[in-house]
Formats: sequence, C-alpha cells, structure tokens
Amino acid sequence: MSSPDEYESLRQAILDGDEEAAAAIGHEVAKAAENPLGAVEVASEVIREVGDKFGTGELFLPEMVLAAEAMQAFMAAVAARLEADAEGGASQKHHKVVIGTVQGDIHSIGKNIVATMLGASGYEIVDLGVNMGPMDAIEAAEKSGASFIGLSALMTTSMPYQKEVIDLLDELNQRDDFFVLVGGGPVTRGYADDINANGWAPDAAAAVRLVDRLASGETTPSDTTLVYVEGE
Ligand code: B12
Repeated sequence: MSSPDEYESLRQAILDGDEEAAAAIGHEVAKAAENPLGAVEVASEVIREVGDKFGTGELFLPEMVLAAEAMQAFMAAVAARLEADAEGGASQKHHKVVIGTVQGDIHSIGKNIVATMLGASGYEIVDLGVNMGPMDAIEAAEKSGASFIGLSALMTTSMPYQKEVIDLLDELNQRDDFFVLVGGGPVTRGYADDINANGWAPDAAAAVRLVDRLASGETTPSDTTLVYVEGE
C-alpha cells in the first residue's frame, strides 16, 4: 500500500464510510511488507478532512459517524501489525502510562493510536478510555504505579480538563509524582506550555519519542519546562 491508487482506495473507503472496504484495506496493509504507518497517516488526514467538512456544513453528523467507523475498522485491522513491527525493536521499558480522553470528550481514534504505539514500544498501558474524569486519571496512575499520565482532547471545550488534571495534582501535592503529557487535534505546543504540562507531541510516533526522552531521566515532573517532540 504505497501507490497513489492504493491510498486513493483507502481515502475513498473512509470518505464513503464504507466499513467493510476500510477493514479489507486494513488487512491488506497489515500483510504487506512495508510499515503500515504511512497508511495510518493517510487515514488520519482523511478523517480530519471529514471533520473540516463537518465544520463547514458540507457534511453532517451521520456521515462523520460512518467515516469514523470506517477509520476504526481500518485501525482495528492494522493494530496488531503496528504492535508486531514495533515489538521487533522494543524492550520492556518498565514505565507505565495511564492514558485517556478527557472528560466531556468521546473521541478515541487518536488516543488509541498513541496507546498502541506506546504499548508496542515497550511501555505498559493503562487505557481509561474516553470521558475520563480528572480524579480517575490520578487515582489510576497512583494505583498502577504509573510514571506518565497522557491526556487526549479533541475539542476546544474539553481542553480545560487537561489543565484540571494538572491543577488537581498541584492541589494534592502530587505534581512531582507523574509526567503529564497532552495532545489531540486542537492542543498546541503553546497551550501545553501555558497549562504547565510536562510534554507535548503532535502525533503518535512523536509521542513515543517524547516518552522515551522523559523516561531517560533528563528532567522531573515538577520541572514544568515543556518538553516537546515535533512530528517528522
Ligand atoms: C472522528 C470524529 C468524531 C467521531 C469520534 C469517533 C471516535 N471513536 O473517536 C464521532 C463521529 C463520534 C464524533 C463526535 C463528535 N464530534 Co467529532 N470529530 C471527529 C474528527 C472528524 C476526527 C478526529 C480524529 O479521529 N482524528 C484523527 C486522529 C488520528 O487524530 P488526533 O485525534 O488528532 O490524534 C493524533 C494527535 O493529535 C496525537 N494525539 C492525540 N491524543 C494525544 C494524547 C497525547 C498525550 C499525545 C502526546 C498526543 C496525542 O496523536 C494522534 C495520532 O497521530 C474531528 C475533526 C478533526 N479535525 O480532528 C471531529 C471534531 C473533533 N469533532 C467535533 C465535534 C463538534 C463533535 C461532536 C460534538 C458532534 C456532535 N454535534 O455531536 C461529537 C462529540 C461528542 C463528545 N462529547 O465528545 C469538532 C470539535 C470542535 C471543537 N469544539 O473543538 C471537530 C473538530 C469537527 C469540526 N470541525 O467541527 N467526532
């Protein structure tokens, strides 16, 4: 899956909300020799395009729902391959990452890609799903002995819940216990810096490099100078 034609069929399957076709392409991509990340990138671009069209009123919610289902069917088909590829070079990294989409937000696709890539890179993942309460994130991190809390937000209206987790950690005197990473479509590096997050990355591959850097011990969670990794 590298020729423009093949990418075009993936594009079309997601735009049409054709779950079956998207899953079939996903299975093909999973069997192919090359790394599936290129196809994941294409699929991610297409679903964002769908979101833009929804934003401008060119598409309606049912169409966005169908496109999202097709994207998820594609991702379900390639997830095992992504894991297998990364596991080749991954050693167990002895760090746990609690990850979830913040309160009020049910977008899971990007968070799942980040969780899959981190898991495949040797990190132990505690995935709290979507609409995750701030206290749930902290309690899960405490209970599991995690070093990282990853917060995904896809809506401007849910981004404040990323800040709320950080503020709560401060209030509880637990800011030094966990690195807080933020990301998701509308979450900029500047916003991450403003809310005193420890880390920001624009995509899943960069998120893995970000966690690797923070896990290397170059800084501590209470040092809130933002560490970031740009995409490639
Ligand atoms: C798919 C989608 C849906 C699907 C979600 C399905 C699912 N299970 O996720 C459905 C159809 C259900 C949906 C529902 C809604 N949606 Co919606 N949706 C989208 C869409 C089109 C794509 C999101 C996506 O999956 N992107 C692809 C992934 C791969 O990218 P990503 O999430 O950004 O993740 C990458 C990076 O950001 C990063 N990353 C992500 N998380 C993290 C975390 C960390 C720690 C790090 C380091 C990195 C990182 O790595 C990821 C992988 O590379 C966006 C459009 C857009 N431009 O984002 C709208 C969009 C986010 N949705 C929007 C809206 C309004 C809604 C609804 C309110 C619609 C409605 N009227 O009901 C509801 C939300 C209900 C709720 N309470 O949450 C708006 C939000 C506007 C705003 N206020 O900001 C958008 C922007 C569309 C638009 N242009 O208007 N949506």
